[in-house]
Order: sequence, then structure tokens, then C-alpha cells
Amino acid sequence: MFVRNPDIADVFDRIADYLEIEGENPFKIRAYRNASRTIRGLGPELRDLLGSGKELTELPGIGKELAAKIVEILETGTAPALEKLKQKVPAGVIEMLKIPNLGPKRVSALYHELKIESLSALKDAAETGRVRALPGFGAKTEQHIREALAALAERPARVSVATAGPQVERLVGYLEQVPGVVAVAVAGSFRRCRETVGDIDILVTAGAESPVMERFTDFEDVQQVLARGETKSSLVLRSGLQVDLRRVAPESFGAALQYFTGSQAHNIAVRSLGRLRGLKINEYGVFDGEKRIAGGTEESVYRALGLAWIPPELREDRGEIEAAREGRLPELVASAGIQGELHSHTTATDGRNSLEEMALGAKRCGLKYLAVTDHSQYLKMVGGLNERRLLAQIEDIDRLNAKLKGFRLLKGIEVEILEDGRLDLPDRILQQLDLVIGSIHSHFRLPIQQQTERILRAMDQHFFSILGHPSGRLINEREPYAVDMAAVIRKAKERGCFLELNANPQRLDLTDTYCQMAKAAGVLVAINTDAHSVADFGQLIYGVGQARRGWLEEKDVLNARPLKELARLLKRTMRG
Ligand code: DGT
Ligand code: CA
Ligand code: CA
Ligand code: ZN
Repeated sequence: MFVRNPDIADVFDRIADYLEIEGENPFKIRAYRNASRTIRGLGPELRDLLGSGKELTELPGIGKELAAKIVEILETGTAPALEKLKQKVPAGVIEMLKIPNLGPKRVSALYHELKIESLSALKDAAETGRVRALPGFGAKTEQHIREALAALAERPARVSVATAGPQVERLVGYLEQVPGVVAVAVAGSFRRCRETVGDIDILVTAGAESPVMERFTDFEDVQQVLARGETKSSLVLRSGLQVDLRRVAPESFGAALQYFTGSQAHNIAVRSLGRLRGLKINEYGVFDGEKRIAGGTEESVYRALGLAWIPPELREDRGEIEAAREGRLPELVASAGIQGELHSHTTATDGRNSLEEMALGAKRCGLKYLAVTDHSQYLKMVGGLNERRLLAQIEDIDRLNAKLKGFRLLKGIEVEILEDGRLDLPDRILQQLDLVIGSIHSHFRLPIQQQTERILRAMDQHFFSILGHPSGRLINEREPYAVDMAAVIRKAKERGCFLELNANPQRLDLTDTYCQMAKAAGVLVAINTDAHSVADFGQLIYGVGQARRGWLEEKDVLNARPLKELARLLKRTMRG
């Protein structure tokens, strides 16, 4: 479990919310709020502080009781006190806190005075004038609540591709089994491999008799059917993911796929190119006057405009149309081109599989090499390696390599970049490795200049191969730290080291545009799953999707190189 300071602060804020709704002692509530604020403003991670033997009670506003709760949260992600409160107060009451201007005090009044226990009950009360009758509310507040509820209903949260992926796969498999179905295709942002998706867009063609639209709304995971029609239906799955299904004629399938794949910006550019040629393009086809000249396949649509077929990941109006016209579209990297994995963890730190299991797992996935890069000693909470333990691991790797055929374990470390830019282990041990990944897991909040200097200094060390997850973001959870990425890319070029594209769907860091910048600067990118278990090797696809969005070709990817060439490139980063 990887519990960070904002998670701990969130638990304390939640507890305070509950206590306030329950009308508890104001001093107790304030104690939780103050502690939450302290923790949010803290530089180092609490788990690191605890690991280095610091007394948490030394922090302002943290007494014995709260310190004990912090330990509970670090271990379990939650606190028994919060779980108990959750049993007492209905979840719908807490949901009301999402509405701007409704703090715990007002929610408490709505709950206790009007017995409102859900957003829909709140809507009802706001529409029938019962809210304005409460002391301290009034007509204006009631109006605000109605508007906020409407906005909340309209704004769906974006879902990670990894969450959407398995659901999409199941639904597509199900639709393909429906009698009369000829083709099923996923379009939209999912097809473009965006890191998050707003909803899923699926197209089908089917014979006239096919019951595909009925079967769609009968899918077992449906929570709510939003629209039911002959050519379009929409529903919400139990997970909350919205899916739109469109039934299109075979002669329009390519045109519809092109249209609904988007992006909107790409489509606008495509249409204006068509207009220059006197053609009309819509989801039914490409038309010269009344005459349909293309539409059955996507290739035919692009060809009618004098363009090569454009891979969906590039369709963002970032120069792909010019490239397609001039015959210089990139030949995008694919999963099959990846030769090995350069970032992985074992049970020596926070991984879930042993060194040998990871090696055999990687080999089974068809990889030719695997770099073992456990955390370094600074990360005490995950048992980061000190010099002695790293040496022992190096010996284990030598023994395993002697046994493994057609596969090579590389010796590495994911060494912490300390606050001042030094690395967390001395040169005398780093020099015995094949590669060094430098990463940041602490001091996220430094001002941009200081954070950038810290990273550049780390890259200037004698042994530095790859900058791990370069911006530190966690999608929907933590913003990237402030860093001048252009300067980082220039430094990588100057030093001959590399940048990671972390394939973990929560990270996908570098972003697509930074991949493009790295490529333009001639800096190779390593697409790494950062595997903490054998199963994690499967996350490569998300990294490859992001790399393709960043226009990367095999030649731009470090771990698309065969072992021999890789070894030569890594050696240059380990120069003593
Ligand atoms: P999302 O769902 O927010 O992750 O992003 P998309 O790109 O999947 O957007 P969505 O689901 O609203 O629509 C799918 C595609 O359909 C979109 O990428 C382009 C096309 N499309 C939808 N509405 C329009 C429109 O009003 N104009 C144009 N040109 N294209 C549209
Ligand atoms: Ca969509
Ligand atoms: Ca849609
Ligand atoms: Zn890692």
C-alpha cells in the first residue's frame, strides 16, 4: 500500500465532515481540520518521516491520538474511526458535500431537519421549495443548489483507460456474438488511446433482422438506459461508465468510424481540407455533389482527400494531416517492437514477486531482458535497499543469469533523487550496476526553479541512466510537480541519458506532448511498466498507446533496441 500525505489528510477531513454533520464537539472537529492542513503542507511524506524514526507528535497539531491514527492510515489506507462513522451516516448525505456552498453545517441541517439522505431527495426538496424554508438557507441558496445539481448530473468524471479497457472488451465480445452482427468497432477517445475517457463510443453494422440494439440495452452490466433507438442507444454501466452505440450501414462504416473516432479538432481539419477540394464529408461518407465517392472504409475516406490513412493515436490536429499529405507519417512503435523492460521491483522492496519469478515472468512475456530496479534506502517504508542489500541482489542476479537461457537480467536500482539533487547511494555501489534510474518520491512541492535544478543536478551525476516517471503526476490524484521539462530534455541530450515513459495507467508520465519534444531533441524514451508483479508486465500496452500519441517510432524507444545495442547505450550513462 502506497499511502501519501494527501490521502492521510483526506481521511482526517472526511472524519471532520462526519463529526460536523453529527454535531460533535467543535474542538475535536478543529483538531482534525488543523492536522489535515499541517499534513497537506508538509514537504516530506509522513511514511518516510516515520521510517526514519521521527516522532510524529513533533509536528504542529499532531498529538498522541492523531499520530496513532496516522500509523493506522499508513497501514490500511483508512482509519477505524472513519469506517465506524460511515456505518452511521448514509453515503448520500456525504455526497451532498460535492455541491459548492454546501458545507457540513448546511448538510447537517438538510439531513437532520428535512431527513434528506440522497442527491435525488435534495433535488426534490429544492424543487418543491422546502429548502428555502430552512433557517439560514433562503431562495437564493435553493436556486444555487438546483443549478449545482444540474451541473453535477451533466459533468461525468473521466475514467482511466485501464478501468475502461476490460469493460469495453467484454461488451465488444458480447456484441460480436449477437446474431446478424457483421462488424463491431470502438471509436472515440478510447481508440485514440487517450489516458482517460469521457465515454465509450461503439459502432456496429448488422443485417436488417439483427436484434443488436435490443441486446445492447439488455447487457448484464447495465445500470441505466439513457436512450434507446433504431440507430443510436446510450447506457450507463454499473461502474458508471457511459457507452454510446451507433448502428451504421456497411457503405458508411468507414466514414462513421472516422467521424466518431475524432478528435473533434482533427475532424474539423479534415472537413476543411475536403472543402478545399469541393468535397463534403460527414459520418455517412465523402460526397462530390450528390455522389458518394468514399465511406466503406477509413482508408477510402482519407484517400479521397489525398491522404494516407492516419493512425487514430495521431488524430489530434498536431500536424498529422500535413504529414499524411506529404507521405511522412511516422511508423509508430508497437508492443511487438519492445525487446525488454527496464524498470521493475521485487519482494526485496515493494514488489509482490521474487527476483526469479519476475525473471521467468518477463521471459514468458517474450521479453529478452529485464532490469531489476528496486527502491533505494531513502524509501524506508517500502524497505528500500542499502549498499549491503543491493550487493546481495547483484550476486543473486549473477547466479540467475548463469541459469537463464536467451534472457538476461540487468542490474539496476531506482535510486531516490534527494532534495539537493544528489543520489541516495554512493558511486562505489552504483558503478557495479548496468543502469541507474533516478526518481523522485519526496519533496514534490519545491518551486519550479529549485525542482528543475534538483533534477538537472541528478542527471549530471556520474551514474545516471534514466529519469523515472519524470513529472511525478498521478492521474486524477496528484498534479505533476513544477519542473522545466524542456530543460530536462536538453540535459538528457547533453548527457546522453534517457527519459522514462512510465506505462502504469495511473502515471503515463511522460505525456504525449513531452514524448514529441524528446523525440524532436533526439532523446530516447524508455517505455517501462515499473512492474511490481509479473501481472504488471501486461500494462505495457498503455505505455505504448501513449508513446504512439507522442509520435514515437521504434528508433525513438530505448527498450526497442536489442540487448547488445542497449548495453552499449547504457554503458555511456555509467561513466565514473
Ligand atoms: P471523450 O469521450 O470525452 O473522452 O472524447 P471523445 O473524443 O470520445 O468525444 P465524444 O465521445 O464526445 O465524441 C466522439 C467523437 O465523435 C469525437 O471525437 C468527434 C466526433 N464528434 C462528436 N461530436 C462532434 C461534433 O459536434 N463535431 C465534430 N466535428 N465531431 C464530433
Ligand atoms: Ca467518447
Ligand atoms: Ca460519446
Ligand atoms: Zn519504480
